Order: sequence, then C-alpha cells, then structure tokens
Amino acid sequence: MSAVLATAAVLAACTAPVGQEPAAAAPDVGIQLFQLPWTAIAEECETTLGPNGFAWVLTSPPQEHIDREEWWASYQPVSYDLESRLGSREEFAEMVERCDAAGVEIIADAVVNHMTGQDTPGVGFAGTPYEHYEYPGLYTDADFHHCGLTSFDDIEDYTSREQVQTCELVNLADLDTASTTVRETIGAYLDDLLSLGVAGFRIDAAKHMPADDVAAIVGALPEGTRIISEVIRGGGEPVVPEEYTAFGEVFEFTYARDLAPALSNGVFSDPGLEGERPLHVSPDRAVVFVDNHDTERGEADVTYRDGPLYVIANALMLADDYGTPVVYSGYAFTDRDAGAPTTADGVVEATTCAEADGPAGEYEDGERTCVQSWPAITGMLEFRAYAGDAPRMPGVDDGDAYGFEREGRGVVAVNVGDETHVIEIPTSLEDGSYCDVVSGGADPASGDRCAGAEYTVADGVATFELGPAAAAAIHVGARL
Ligand code: LM2
Ligand code: CA
Repeated sequence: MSAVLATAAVLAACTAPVGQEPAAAAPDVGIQLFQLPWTAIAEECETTLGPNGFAWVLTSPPQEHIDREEWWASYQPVSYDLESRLGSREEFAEMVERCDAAGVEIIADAVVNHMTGQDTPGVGFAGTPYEHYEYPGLYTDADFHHCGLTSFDDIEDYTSREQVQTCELVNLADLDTASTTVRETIGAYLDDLLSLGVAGFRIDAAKHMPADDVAAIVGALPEGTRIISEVIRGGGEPVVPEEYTAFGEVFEFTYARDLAPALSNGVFSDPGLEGERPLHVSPDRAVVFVDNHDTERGEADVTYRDGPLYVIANALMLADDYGTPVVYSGYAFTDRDAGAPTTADGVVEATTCAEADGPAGEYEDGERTCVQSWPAITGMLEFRAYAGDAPRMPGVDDGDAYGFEREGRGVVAVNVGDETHVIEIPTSLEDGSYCDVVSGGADPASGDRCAGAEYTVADGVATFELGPAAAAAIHVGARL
C-alpha cells in the first residue's frame, strides 16, 4: 500500500513534458528526523515526506528517558512507557497512522542495550522512579552485566569483544541480553511499538550486544519486521557489522568515511566509491548516510554546516546504486550536548519545514536544517525512482568534477572545486535536452521548459557546465 502511494507521489512530482517514462517503484529512501516531536513528524509526512517520495522515517527513541535537557537523555531509558519529550503514546500512535496514510513508514530507534548511566537514583521524564540498576516492573540488578574486567566496569578496550559486549558503554547500565527474561522484556517493548504500526527498528548500540542475542530478540518478532542494526565499524575491532546481517540490515559507516575525503580533494576513483568497496557489507544489507546525529557531532567531515558540499554529498549518495540511503535532518548547534528547543512545558517544539528551500548560509542554534524539504533532495529522490535498479557505470573523474551514469536511466555530475567546470560523461541516454532535477527539474507551468538548468545529451555524451560547488542530475523522465 505505502509503496503504491509513494510511487504515485513521485510520478505526480515529475512533470516532464515529453519523453516521459514511468518511474520504477518508489525508491527505498529514509529520512532521520532527529529529535523531532511526533506531531511534527505526522505533519511532515503529509506535507513533505509522502509527496516527495520518502519511504520511511527514522525517529528518535520513543521511550521514557532520564529528565535532562541534553538531546542524549533519549538514549538513557527509564521505562518503556511511550512518554517522552518528543510526545505521548497517543501522539506516537497518531503519527504512525498519519504517516502510513501518506505512504511513509516509521522506523523507531530501539535503545535496548542499556538503561541509564545515572549513579544516583532519580525520576524519569514521565515520573517513573529508578536507580542505576533498578527499574521497577522491568529490571533488577541481576538483569545487568557487571563485567568486572575494568576499573569501573566501563568499556576501555574496543579490541576486546568481551569488554565491548559485557562492560558498560559510558556508564550505561548494560543489560544481560543472554537472559531469557531480559530478552522477553525487550521483546514485549518492541511488540508494543509494532502493535502501534511501526515497520521496524534501528537497533541502537547493536555492537554492544552479541549478534546471537540480537538475533534471538528480533527472531521472536513478526516476519517482515525491518531491523537496521547500528554497528559502528572500527579498525582493528573484533565485532564487525557482517555478524549482524543474517537477520537484517546494518548502517554501513564506511560509506560516508570514503565519500568525505573525495569531496574535499576531488578524487572519486578510490575503490571505496567505485567497484570493489572494501569494508562495506553487501549492498542489499547496507543502509548508508552522509551523516547522522552522532557523526555530525564527531567524525563527519561534511554536514549541514557545509551547505553546497552537503548537497553534493547527498546527491551522490542518492544517485548511487549501493545500499539504502537515509538522509539526515537535525538542528544547528554549537554545543554538542544542546537539546532541541523546548516549549515552556519542557517538550520539544514542533516546528515545520514547509518553507525550507536549501541549505542556509548561517544557522541559529536550534534551527532545523529541514533537509527533507530541499528541492535538490526531492529532485534526487525523483532521479532515484527513475534510475531503479539500473547499474552504475564507471565514473568520469575530471579534476574537481566527477559524474556517472545509471545505465540508460540518468546521469549525475558534481563539481567540488571553486571554479566553473565542464564535464562530459558518456551515456546511453537518448540525444536531447534534459532538465536538471537538482536545480528544479521541469517547469510545471510551462510544460516545455526547465525550472532550473538544462543540459544536453549529444552523440552519447552528456555535457554539464557546473558552477563552483554544484551538482546536477538528468534522467529519462526529465527530457524536454
Ligand atoms: C548510540 N549508538 O550506539 C547512540 O547513537 C548515541 O547517540 C548514544 O550516545 C550511545 N549509543 C548510547 O545510546 C549518546 C551521547 C552520549 C551520552 C549517551 C547517553 O552521544 O554523550 O552519554 O547518549 O545519554 C552521556 C554523557 C556521558 C555519560 C553518559 C551516562 O555524554 O559522559 O557517561 O551520558 O550518563 C558518564
Ligand atoms: Ca552490552
């Protein structure tokens, strides 16, 4: 049902006058709406995500959390009640329904490796009292690991599988996921979310749980539940993402790590970006991203702060044939701990993204980036729909410019330099004029003109004249 609706939405968004060809099925593209309240996500599904062809939303964790203002309070569960700074159970349920009706599925962030990291007893956001190793009605001390391997039972050595999976991640009380009762308690939480209609889960900190434990927990869920494990690939570490692909997908961190240096030095022909892809899980298991809420506060070299370069990175990811992309949409910050702006009631403000038309030159702290509304992103979703499963042809690496064809379906080109660059890319697209979907696509009013740039294909070559830090993409459905 949702796939059909999304296809219709993508087709409706394509207004190419002549030479129009039906898109393939709507692409499997997600959007992480970091720390956005449920009511706001419901609104986004109806106004933006459904119409723009996003297939799913990754939400922030929905369970009760410690009562602190930092965004990362969400990652310290106090109970599995769906009462958080992002909204109530009723609001969560309504979001799932409204998104579903708009053709958008919900993937919830499941924090199940641990509970809080608080050494002193406290009361959660929804009023539930707790202690570091006591969560009334859920867990008692015996349900937690006390690894005894390090001075404070904290993970110190990531080359030790035992430490990584049985010691504490930054003091967070580590659940004994080998225990049947712990597994059942986690399972009941996930089942509850499924009963409200979620399509699946991001498994937070999956690396810190043995793959067998995660397999047992998710194996008890209904067939078809989507599972995306977060297993941060680390050099020299024994726990690798490949261990988690038997029962679902994984976030492939290598993808962004390979992309960012190419953007800064203009060399795209590395094996990580074309062909071989060492240290990548197989394409059908990979969920890829330019950045996420952790990497934009850490390792990511290209984020919303980089404006046009960020658009280029997303365009390349969305044009690629490797993995399932998830676009990231958060808020501007200077303090890495700063939570999203809240109302006087202490809940996160529900803001709308309807007006956003691209990266801003500057952001105020707390301002939403609204990447899901940028026409360049929407245009690339349209590109991806038309590209379907056409293979990616070898790229053309020409100084600061780079581009490649999705065989017979579309061509993408980028210029990461600060001077205008003309790049020619061999293609089997028919000769003719095409509207660039990054800068606006076809002009719906005129029917035979482009809203943005226009590029030609002649004698099997697509020619792009790209300004500094620019991306362009043409596809079979956008031929004049
Ligand atoms: C994740 N994936 O594996 C999340 O994506 C990541 O955002 C989480 O860290 C982490 N794992 C745990 O779920 C965030 C944040 C940390 C924060 C934790 C827990 O990046 O800074 O740690 O959530 O809220 C904070 C303090 C840390 C303190 C800890 C426990 O920064 O200094 O440790 O709380 O109180 C003593
Ligand atoms: Ca663990």
